[in-house]
Amino acid sequence: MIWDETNERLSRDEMDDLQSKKLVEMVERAYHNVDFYRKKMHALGITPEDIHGIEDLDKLPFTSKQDLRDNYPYGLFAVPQNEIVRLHASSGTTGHPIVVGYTRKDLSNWAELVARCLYSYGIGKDDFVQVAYGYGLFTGGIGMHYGVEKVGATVIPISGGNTKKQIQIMKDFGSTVLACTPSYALHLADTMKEMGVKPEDLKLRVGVFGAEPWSEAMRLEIEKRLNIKAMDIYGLSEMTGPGVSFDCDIHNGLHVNEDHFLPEVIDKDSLETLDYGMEGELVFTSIQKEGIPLIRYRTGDLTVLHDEVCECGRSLVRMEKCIGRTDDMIIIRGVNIFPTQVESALLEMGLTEPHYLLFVDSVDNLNHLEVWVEVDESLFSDQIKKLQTMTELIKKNIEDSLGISIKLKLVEPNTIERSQGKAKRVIHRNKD
Ligand code: DLL
Repeated sequence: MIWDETNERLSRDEMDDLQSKKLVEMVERAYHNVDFYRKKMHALGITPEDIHGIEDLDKLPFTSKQDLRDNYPYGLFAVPQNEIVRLHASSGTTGHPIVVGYTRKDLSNWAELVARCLYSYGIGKDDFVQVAYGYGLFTGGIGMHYGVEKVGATVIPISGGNTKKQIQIMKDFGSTVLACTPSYALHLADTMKEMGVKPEDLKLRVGVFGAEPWSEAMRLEIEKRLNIKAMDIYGLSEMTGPGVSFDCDIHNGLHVNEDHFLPEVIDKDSLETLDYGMEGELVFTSIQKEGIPLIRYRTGDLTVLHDEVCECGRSLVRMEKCIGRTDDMIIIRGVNIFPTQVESALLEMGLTEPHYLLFVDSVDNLNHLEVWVEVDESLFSDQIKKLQTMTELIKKNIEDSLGISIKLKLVEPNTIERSQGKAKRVIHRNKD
């Protein structure tokens, strides 16, 4: 189902024209209203007159998360405060959070973009959407909320946490859609089991999952456990929040709402723009944002872009499911590893629970990886031999798939902390 027949199906030439026009307007606004961009452009010896369209994108400076932190809280806003009607923030692990501001127009565009996503998942007026993303400064809850209202479905604004109550509400209110992180969806599935609630006791049919990296194997696992269709939604606060790109029934990558967010993939070391089909760091320019337009924002997410028209009929560029964030990359003896790769190797075997945690131990400046994964309780009461055989089997599969050697520990159910939002998959233990 296509929400915006015009903008989701533009020909490449039409999209190039639209993006070029919006880019030129946005650069003009950023240059005249944001000191930071004026200075950056002067340093590169350019002015808005040098930017005629998307062919000039690579003349423009990059923006980093650090730039947002350095200009905390409002330094990159491009409109007077009295035009900002909402603030959100994303808490980083270190330093100041990132603050983003929205004008009234930004908010209506955002709701429209989330509506595109939800409609693509087959969600409409007859649905009850339980929004279990956190409400607050995080963009997940409130961002989804207005998109749900836009498609005309009924929103259940429960926010995150209170897991047993979530399930009770799901049952009593007849929720047909669950929106939360994939890791929280798994936790809900486990808790349902504990409470004796079966998928057939619920009306749930679609999941709107995102805000953290998750593999295709995990998507299939959640579909099986909850007996629903699980769809991916991607976004980041710096662009708008959820709704930057979205899945369709073909599951052949996420469609980027590129009439609003101009995507590029770059080599993170040379900063050269890479062609379609090549893996690199995702960079976005928000060409329609008024409150805080960002030029060539480096997301830190790794992916591959594709420009072929999708079988679903959309011509919007597709990004492959994010492999991971550069921050979460683990380097083990020169090999780059992402948690999603371990996740795929584990889940494909189907021998364990989908709950895992990675420990990186640094010993004499060399990293070692230890993987913990939960297995069924019954295994611990069986003979030790069986447990050992299984450990070897799983260890070998992960090692073959990653090309490194690891330590593997099978642990009892509920050993690994459950998340209500974004799961923490990697713990660094410095043993130097
Ligand atoms: O997580 C916005 C969001 C809310 C997206 C709800 C989807 C659903 P931030 O907290 O700013 O915003 O975190 C953004 O999360 O750069 C990615 O690293 C990661 N991320 C978000 N969605 C996905 C996804 C929200 N579908 C950061 N797959 C991004 C993989 C994702 N990673």
